[in-house]
Formats: sequence, C-alpha cells, structure tokens
Amino acid sequence: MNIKPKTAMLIMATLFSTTMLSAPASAAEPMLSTGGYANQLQKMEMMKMLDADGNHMVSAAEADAYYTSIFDALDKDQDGSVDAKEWVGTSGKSKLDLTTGGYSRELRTMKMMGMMDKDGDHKVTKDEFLAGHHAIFAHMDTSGDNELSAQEWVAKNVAGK
Ligand SMILES: [Ca+2]
Ligand SMILES: [Ca+2]
Ligand SMILES: [Ca+2]
Repeated sequence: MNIKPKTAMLIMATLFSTTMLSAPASAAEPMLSTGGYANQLQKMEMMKMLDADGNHMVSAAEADAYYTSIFDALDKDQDGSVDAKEWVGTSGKSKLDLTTGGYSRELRTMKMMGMMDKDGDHKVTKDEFLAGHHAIFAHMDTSGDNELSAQEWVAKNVAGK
C-alpha cells in the first residue's frame, strides 16, 4: 500500500461523512414495537391473559410475571438468553402457551427481536426482554399509576410512534 497522506485524508473524510449520513434521522422517539405486535397485544383477549387476579387491571407485577413466563418459554435451552432460532421457533410450533396465536406470530418476528436486542449481539437476554416490555407498559400507562386499565390497554397509542 502506498497511499499519500492527502489521499488518506480524503478517504477518512469520505468515510466519516458516509457514517454521518447513515445514522438514524431521529432517535428522539424510539420504536417500542412493530405495529403488528401492538395490535395483537392490545386485544382484550391478551389483557385477560396478563390479568392474573382478574380484577380488570394489569399491574406492573402481573406484567412482569407474564413476560417472565413468555421469556422462559422462548429460552428453550435455558441459558438465560434467546437466540434467533429460539426466537422464531421451529415451523408449526411457533404458538406459545399463554398467548394468542396472533400475538405469538407478531412477537416472534426478527424485527421484534431486533427491537428487544438493545446491545445488538443477536441474543435477547431476560433483562433486555423485560426492559423492552417495561417501556411498552410505561407508554400504555398514560395515567402513570403503574396499572393498566382496559381503556389504557386498548388505546392504540403504541403502534406507529
Ligand atoms: Ca390484575
Ligand atoms: Ca437460549
Ligand atoms: Ca442482546
């Protein structure tokens, strides 16, 4: 390699500007989920599955317990993280217990996996999974009382933000 300093500078400058241009336009409002996921989650049928004590409110603790069970169901080899294979599941067996078929299908997309995989190592740890769902919960909890009413549940405010 025999690159003159001036040429090297030019290459550096080009690389730098390319990197800048490919950065996301705005990180102010991060996407919490896909629209398909939000639609399936925000069904009354799903709310009933999370509302373990049946008082028509989903508490933060109920949500945590629910998503912990979902994570454990996904983490087939129980190594504490869900890889792409575990996430998508083997064909024909992608329906998770405790969820609707529509919810399972929308959760187990690579796009949703990418949104939950915050550090981008192609694995979703339990922390990442719960943190992702905490963010969705907090967004749905417009009254801020750490519980979701049916009204908050079905409000279509998660998708498309
Ligand atoms: Ca409840
Ligand atoms: Ca695993
Ligand atoms: Ca990860």
